[in-house]
Amino acid sequence: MSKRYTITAALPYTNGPIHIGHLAGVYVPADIYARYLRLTGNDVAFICGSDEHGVPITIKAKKEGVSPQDIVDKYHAIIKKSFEDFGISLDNYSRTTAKIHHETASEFFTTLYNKGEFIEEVTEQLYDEEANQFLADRFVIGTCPKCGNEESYGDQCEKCGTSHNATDLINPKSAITGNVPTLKQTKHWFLPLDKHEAFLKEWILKGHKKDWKPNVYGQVKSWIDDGLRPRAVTRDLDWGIPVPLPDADGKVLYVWFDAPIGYISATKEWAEREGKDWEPYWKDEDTKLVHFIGKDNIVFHCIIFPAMLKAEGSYILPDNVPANEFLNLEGNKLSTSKNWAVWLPEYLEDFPNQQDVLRYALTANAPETKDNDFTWKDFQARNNNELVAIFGNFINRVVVLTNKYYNGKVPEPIEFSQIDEETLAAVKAYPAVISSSIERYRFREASQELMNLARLGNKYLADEEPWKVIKEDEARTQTIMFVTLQIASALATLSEPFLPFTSDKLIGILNFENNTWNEVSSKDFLLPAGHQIGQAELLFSKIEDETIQKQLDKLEASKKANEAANKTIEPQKEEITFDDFTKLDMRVGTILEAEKMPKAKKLLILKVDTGIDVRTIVSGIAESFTPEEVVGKKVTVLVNLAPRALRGVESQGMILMTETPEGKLVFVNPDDANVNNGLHIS
Ligand code: B3M
Ligand code: ZN
Repeated sequence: MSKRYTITAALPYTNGPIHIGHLAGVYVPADIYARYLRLTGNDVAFICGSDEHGVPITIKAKKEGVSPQDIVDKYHAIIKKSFEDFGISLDNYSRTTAKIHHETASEFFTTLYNKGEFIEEVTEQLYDEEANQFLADRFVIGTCPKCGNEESYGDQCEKCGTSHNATDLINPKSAITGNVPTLKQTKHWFLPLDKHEAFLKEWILKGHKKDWKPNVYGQVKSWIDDGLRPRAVTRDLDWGIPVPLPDADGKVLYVWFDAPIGYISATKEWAEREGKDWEPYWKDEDTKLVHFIGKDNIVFHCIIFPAMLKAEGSYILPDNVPANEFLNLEGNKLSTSKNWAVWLPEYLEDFPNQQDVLRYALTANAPETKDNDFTWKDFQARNNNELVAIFGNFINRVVVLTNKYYNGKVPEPIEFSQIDEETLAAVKAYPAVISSSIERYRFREASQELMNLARLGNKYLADEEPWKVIKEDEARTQTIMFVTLQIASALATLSEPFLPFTSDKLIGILNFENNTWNEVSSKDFLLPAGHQIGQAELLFSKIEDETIQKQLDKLEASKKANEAANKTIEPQKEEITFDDFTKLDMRVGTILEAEKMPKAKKLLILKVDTGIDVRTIVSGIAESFTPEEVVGKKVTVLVNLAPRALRGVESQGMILMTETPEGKLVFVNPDDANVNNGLHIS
């Protein structure tokens, strides 16, 4: 029976592109769920949009020397397009700078204000005298009072997920000037979360623990147990939705007050466009509201937004908030600031038409109950060992053989053996098996059940060996191929939520009108005898080691660039006297010969003309230069350094080098070609 669902996916901040952590945590699971619900005949509003207010945007704008509007316009377009190109099948991707959102959020605030739901209070807030502004949210960094994380923001600690007031931070520092903030009085409007504690306890702790993920329920429970306190829902900022009150100049709605209302305004915008009524999607008790988010957004979606909806009084509450944990990358935390990420636009460029490979790899390894790690090696293995070797290989053999034996026509089955009956029955069971995982938000498990269906097909084909049977039993071969085509058709339908591009392609190859999810179980046969299928085309292609190495090199380069950007200049060494300095005898020299030190990655053996003599110097520059590159170079040589043996070769002096931020060695050498060997350097 069709139900109505409102599925929301966290509104990404428009201060950068989407990366694989966002996809694994929020957007791929949300898309699998929305596609599945549509395939099973439900009425779905799948809603998202750009989160364009808030301090992260202003910080990015300041950094790039442009306006916040420039930043949000740039990244809203990039994010919107990358979701479309990646097959995230949103019904609407809106933005919180849209007029409809400003109206909806202002109206929501005014409704609560007129109902007396806010506490209006003048309090002391953190202030940066030098920057001449109040410090809220990411404008202030300090130690989290709950978990001790020293990088906590003013409104939220990303490490333990808790949300607090900036004045709760221990040792706060301005993120603008680094100064210790002072306190200054200012008026704000507070949502008294403590007033909603009883309702939240009843609604969550008693009502939902059975089907909320343990990681979500646990965080919410600990937050409620710690005691809820009033939270300011306005800010002294110049970027955001102005507070719709006469005495609120220079104040805007707190981004986490306005952003969740963005789900509502985006639904309104979609409904207007589609000629639908938006209210049932947010106000009808029969509608199931599900928020897909990352774990750092749990408190806002399970405590603050529900308290707002409850206080407003006419909205439904979320049925579930299946938040995922975090995805790491090659063993390190994903980091926008350190450019330690796989960015969706770059992936789409580097792996054209391979969206489903990343969708599958991220789903099969999703951080559903604990943080998990994305590695390019696993990505390659998932593609080569599963998508190519199992799913793609099965489909390719079925289509090639059907064209070879029957010119692409589905053959008439003659007589089903017991294995045929069992196989057909197993296929019919898969919709329920996969549904059961999806409906518990276990998409990882669901994706493996889909792959098991492909394994079933592969095994049946390998066991029944139609390429051998056809030599003596035409009738048996017809039946075998008929069964394999039913499995292929089931894969085409059931893969759609996970592998939408592959499903589309496979439906084209099999040349049929897609069945619904339930028809895979209910129909006697999915592809009737006599149906004409198309020609084979590869669904997946093998990913070679060098392709993966290129990605790993890219990460290594961004790591070096980041280390360079953050390289601290070492403090000066202990002072020496002029006499100490005169002990150093440095001369101009020229490298005459160079060769690699056997079995030593870093060393070159050099013959250097110092003007005094030609001597051997062993130098650790082999990772930055080939022997050919250094012959003929003029260099600075410390000639009176005591000789020392390196790997059995006596080195008589040292060549002066320095290092680029990226770690490449460079010569400290005289830049005038006329200086001759032996001249003193002082
Ligand atoms: N913009 C995502 C984040 O915290 C935040 C989600 C808003 S959903 C209403 O990165
Ligand atoms: Zn914390």
